[in-house]
Amino acid sequence: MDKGSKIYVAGHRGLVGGAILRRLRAEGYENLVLRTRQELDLTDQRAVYRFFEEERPEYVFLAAAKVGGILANATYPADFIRENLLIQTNVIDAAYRYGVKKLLFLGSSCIYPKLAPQPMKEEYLLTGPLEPTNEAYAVAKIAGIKMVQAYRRQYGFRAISLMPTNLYGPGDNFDLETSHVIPALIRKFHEAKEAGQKEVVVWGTGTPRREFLHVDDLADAAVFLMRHYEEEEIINVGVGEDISVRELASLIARVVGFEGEIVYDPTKPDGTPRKLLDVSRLFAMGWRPKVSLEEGLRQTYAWFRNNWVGARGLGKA
Ligand code: GFB
Repeated sequence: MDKGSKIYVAGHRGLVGGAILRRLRAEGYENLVLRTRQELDLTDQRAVYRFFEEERPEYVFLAAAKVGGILANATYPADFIRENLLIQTNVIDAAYRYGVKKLLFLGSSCIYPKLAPQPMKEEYLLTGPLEPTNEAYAVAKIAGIKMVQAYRRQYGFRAISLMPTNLYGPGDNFDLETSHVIPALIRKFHEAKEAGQKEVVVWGTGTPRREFLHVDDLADAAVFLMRHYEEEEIINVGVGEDISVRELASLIARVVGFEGEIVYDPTKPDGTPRKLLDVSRLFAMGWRPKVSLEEGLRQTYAWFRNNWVGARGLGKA
């Protein structure tokens, strides 16, 4: 991939695609192909084939997907499996048919078994039952991994799959019903502080452990692996450390400046008890994340105040 290569970032308005786009632009890649959802519906196979036939991109970052937090996944499993299967099948197949040189597919750490040994190595894929709250999403992502591997084996198509851990950062979804835990807690603590509320409710028991990667670090790893990784085996992308939801809540409360009480609602699902990736294969290639969790949370809170609060009329930041 060189500076003049024609690169399609699918999903460039999302958290991940947006970060990959920023990263590519910062490095001087200028021949970028982009389409909004209104311009190109990736679930529409004919439209996707037409687009690839006309544009003929050389490299594809497949960051378009239907994503959401634990409650959205548990409530809308049909939407998650359908949209993800359609998007990835259309894009991977069209990329192969229209001569793309290399494609990067993004999976998720939820593809591993619910009770996999920790930290989770790439080889644990399909060794046990999945976490029920996100099974539909995980099955779609596993299908994407297997499709990419099958196209490589049968057609020699150069495609790779990255498994990122839980992501966060600027451009995230802050809707309280459908978001992931970090944006949800940033918003809850911010609004409680503004309104002078004494307590904030956090879902579940607070005991689950999660690993969090700043999306700019993921984008850095994605560009790095697009350049240097050529294997069929999936590769984990994370920081190699996790924290409990309870610890995370205290940290976000401190970053936001909320001084009230944090209470837990055990009627909401905890999800998988622990989800820590083994990142030794990636680290052995010399890659390391750069953004610490506290720094990333401060920066994401600043983004929320500057971009989200004003835009949605949620009161002064
Ligand atoms: O971020 P989250 O929705 O993702 O939830 P998962 C992580 C943990 O935070 C769970 C707790 O134990 C939640 O119960 N939590 C506490 C909250 N308060 C909140 C809150 O206000 N909102 C949310 N969302 N969580 C998703 C999968 O699972 O992870 C997806 O459903 C995807 O498939 C994504 O893989 C990375 O890690 O539980």
